[in-house]
Amino acid sequence: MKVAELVINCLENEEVKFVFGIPGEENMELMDAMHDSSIRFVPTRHEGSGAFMADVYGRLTGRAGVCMATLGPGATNLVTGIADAYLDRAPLVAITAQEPLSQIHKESHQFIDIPDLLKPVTKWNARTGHHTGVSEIVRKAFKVAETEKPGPTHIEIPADIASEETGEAPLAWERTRRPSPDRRSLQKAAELIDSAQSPMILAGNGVIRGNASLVLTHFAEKFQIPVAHTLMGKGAVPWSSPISLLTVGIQAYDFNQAGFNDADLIICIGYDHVEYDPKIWNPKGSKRIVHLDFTPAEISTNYATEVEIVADIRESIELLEEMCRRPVNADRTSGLRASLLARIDSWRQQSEGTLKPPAILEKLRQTLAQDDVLVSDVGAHKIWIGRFFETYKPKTFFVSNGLASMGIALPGGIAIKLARPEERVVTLSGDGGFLMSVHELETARREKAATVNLVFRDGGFGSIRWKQMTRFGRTTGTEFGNPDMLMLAKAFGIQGFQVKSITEFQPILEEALNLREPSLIDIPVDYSDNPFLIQQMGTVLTQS
Ligand SMILES: Cc1ncc(C[n+]2csc(CCOP(=O)(O)OP(=O)(O)O)c2C)c(N)n1
Repeated sequence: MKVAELVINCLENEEVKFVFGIPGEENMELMDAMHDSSIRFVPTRHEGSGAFMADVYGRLTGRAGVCMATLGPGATNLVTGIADAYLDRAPLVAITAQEPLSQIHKESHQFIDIPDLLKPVTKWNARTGHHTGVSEIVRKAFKVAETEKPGPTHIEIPADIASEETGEAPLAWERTRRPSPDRRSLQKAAELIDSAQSPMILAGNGVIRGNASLVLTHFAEKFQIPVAHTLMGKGAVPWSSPISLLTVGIQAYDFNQAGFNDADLIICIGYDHVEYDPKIWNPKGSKRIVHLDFTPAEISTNYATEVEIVADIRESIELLEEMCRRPVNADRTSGLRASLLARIDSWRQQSEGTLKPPAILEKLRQTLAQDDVLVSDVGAHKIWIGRFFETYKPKTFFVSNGLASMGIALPGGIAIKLARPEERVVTLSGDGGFLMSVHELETARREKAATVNLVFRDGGFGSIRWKQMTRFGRTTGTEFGNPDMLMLAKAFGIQGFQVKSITEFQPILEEALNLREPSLIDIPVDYSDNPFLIQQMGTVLTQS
């Protein structure tokens, strides 16, 4: 058997269903070996999108998504998607080709040292330098990628090694048990929680990865401890739960910062500093903190922990619940929550009848079922979604919030639709980010990935334009033109819709959701309230 065939056997052994990417000359052996396998190769129209697809596939399934590229330019195109998986903690295995080993010590056509290039954005990274050890390399790539905190790994396979013969076979794998929490740490955390006057939970992405949403909600509701969650933590507790203080960390000045200001203990669960710097909610570094996560706490003067519970999140919460004896006081949470909801409602009312984001998102929520999935791109729309889009269940909302990379929504939506064809998937992008990945409409059509793609069209890089205006009173380099979106959809052979007023939006959305093909809904968004998004929060902050 050739090394290339062995690699594909190893991928099948890892239960890989899809490989996303673009072939090249140097990975022809791998591509040909895949031909007879159970794996579906999904050609993308840019390697970066292939990496985004693998990234979101990994987040959805918990198993590493796989992307593939040739050497040189194929590999360099992968970088943003791999970096996204790195900062957003998504299990991903990237496989790239390379020149024959005999060539790589000297200048040669398309040669870039890919392991060196990808070092800062991968958890682990290897070149297969021999026809032995290959099954170990592949097993290790998957194990490292999928172990908390998950992230990307990379395997480089030089062209000559790919065609060498090998006698190896894939290595058996077993799901590894995570360590149980340390009892003394749990006891100390329970004492801190029991004695706190006004504790608060900050829930992050780890709660969702660790399938801990239900136990967290139960724990928090039982002891009436309010929970604010990060953007990637959307769905960690349902919007409707009486203890939910909704999404935090959308901007520096958040109105539910009120909860942090008053809290005498912050219980951080699966919380990642890359999403929301503790400097913002703990500027003096004086807050008492319980850290509960799969991994030890990051070092920061704004994050001095009193106790760290480093173990499986779900098990830790369950044990903590058994140990806590805290008397229940619902008043504090309900007051905070009521004031947050009142502010959201008043924004919604002010937006009624317009194409302002709160009105659009309200209609979107009314149309989608709680299980339907929304993938957000990056820009002003993401901030509005963070604030106004109600989430009820884990893994029904996806966004890039570690790297915060534009262009992820469309490929991400395609990956979800391929993995779970029965799910209804909506992507929402700005016109800037959408055109970064627009070519993937062809992939969506070809692969019959019937995503509904909403585009907030404002003819510019909305969030940057608004921040430039706020800071300098003028804009630079943030305006652009757009293609005719209906003609664009037509050119890709998909259904296009244009929303002219908010009353048209829901019927169009329903029609698009019922299609068996991808669609594009062009929305001339009214972003005139963007500046107030920050200002109003500032006001609220001082009021509370
Ligand atoms: C790949 C990438 N390039 C640049 C940025 C910086 N950036 C953040 S938001 C933004 C503007 C986004 O514009 P658009 O996609 O139209 O969305 P809008 O803000 O208008 O909703 C830019 C340029 C980024 N986050 N990612």
